Amino acid sequence: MQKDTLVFDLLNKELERQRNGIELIASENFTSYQVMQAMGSVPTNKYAEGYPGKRYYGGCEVVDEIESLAIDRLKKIFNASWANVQPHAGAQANVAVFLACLKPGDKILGLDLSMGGHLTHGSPANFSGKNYQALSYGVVKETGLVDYDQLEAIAKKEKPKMIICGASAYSRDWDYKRIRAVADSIGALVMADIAHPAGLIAKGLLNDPFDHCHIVTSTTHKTLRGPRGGIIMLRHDFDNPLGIKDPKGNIRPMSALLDLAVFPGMQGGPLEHVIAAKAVAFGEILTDEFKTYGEQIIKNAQAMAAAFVKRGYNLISNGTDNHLMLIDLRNKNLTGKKAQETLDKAHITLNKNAVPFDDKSPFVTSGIRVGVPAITTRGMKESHMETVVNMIDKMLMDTDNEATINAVKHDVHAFMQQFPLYPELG
Ligand code: DSN
Repeated sequence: MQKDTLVFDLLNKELERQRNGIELIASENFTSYQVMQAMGSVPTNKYAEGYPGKRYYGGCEVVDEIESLAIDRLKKIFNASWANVQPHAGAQANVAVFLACLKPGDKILGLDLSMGGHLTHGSPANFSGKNYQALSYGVVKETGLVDYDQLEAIAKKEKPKMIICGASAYSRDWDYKRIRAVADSIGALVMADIAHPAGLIAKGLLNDPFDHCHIVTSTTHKTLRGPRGGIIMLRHDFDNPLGIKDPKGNIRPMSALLDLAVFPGMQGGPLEHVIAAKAVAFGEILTDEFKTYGEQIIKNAQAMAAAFVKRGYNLISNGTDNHLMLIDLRNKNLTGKKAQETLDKAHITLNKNAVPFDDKSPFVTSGIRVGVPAITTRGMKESHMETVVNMIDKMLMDTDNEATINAVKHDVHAFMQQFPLYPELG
């Protein structure tokens, strides 16, 4: 068959874009070359509905080994007693938890999307807000920190069946213990979606949600630096206190309900090539090198935050504990949209983001979210953060000047030559 040069030329173009630009999208990262190799591999040809040892197809003996290895490594990383590595993405992991734990119409309580939460934590536009009665808590206006008093007051009044913690644009650590105490007082479950900070939690660099949250979900492609995908984990298995039964009407442990919710509840065949890549990434996370990576992420984020503050930028909560920061641009007379589009012209990539109590629409927004996992993978250290922020500031203070755009774009490309990406690809 003739090589599809059209597609492969585009793939090369994307490689060049990734190599030459400064990637600051907080949810993106660069996998190792071996993770990518495993992802583009032969199990893409294999159907394996079911679980290791209990499949609906023949020929699953090798993918059984691959999936079991991924599960074992993941359990080891988080000291979990049970894990499911089949969800195609983080959203699917959350769908499965809802299916396993709730009945349609049950109340859930999550961080408001406009305050840094995630679509799948109860947004009206999402399955979580359409099929369940979604309530939300926010952050304190003055501090930008999660409003635990509000969370507690709503929980006690409304008695949701599940409280969700976790966020997409929150730069501080979580008080999981306090949320569990609230949940226990009303008989609710707690789900932590750690998609963003999972890589830092994995190495003990942030609070551990596992002892306080009944169920933990994550993506695998953000700070975990694996392929795109989702996972669900339990440190302690338990009988579902809400009395949900399996399709045959039996009371089962939560692990069994979650397995059933993933398959056959909401997915068919697992992506075993992605699961192979997850296994490779999990092997990398188990190394000491990954701890050094996590520590560098935090150092870089703090250095970057300080560099922004020095230039008069207004950071929500005044800083960061993790890999990202949220910047309110209103004192700079800029919208998030304008900032994102301007920076794109110089190949500095980030996303516009609503800030808490934003007065602009989600398509415009007053802020930007800036994350360092990807540039840390490229090899940047604290001293490079000043250079990156300087380039961002130059662009944002002179948004429509072609000469500035061209000069900064040139500087970005020259700067990134120091940080090679995928030399294996030539
Ligand atoms: N899209 C992800 C993020 O950027 O945080 C959340 O799903």
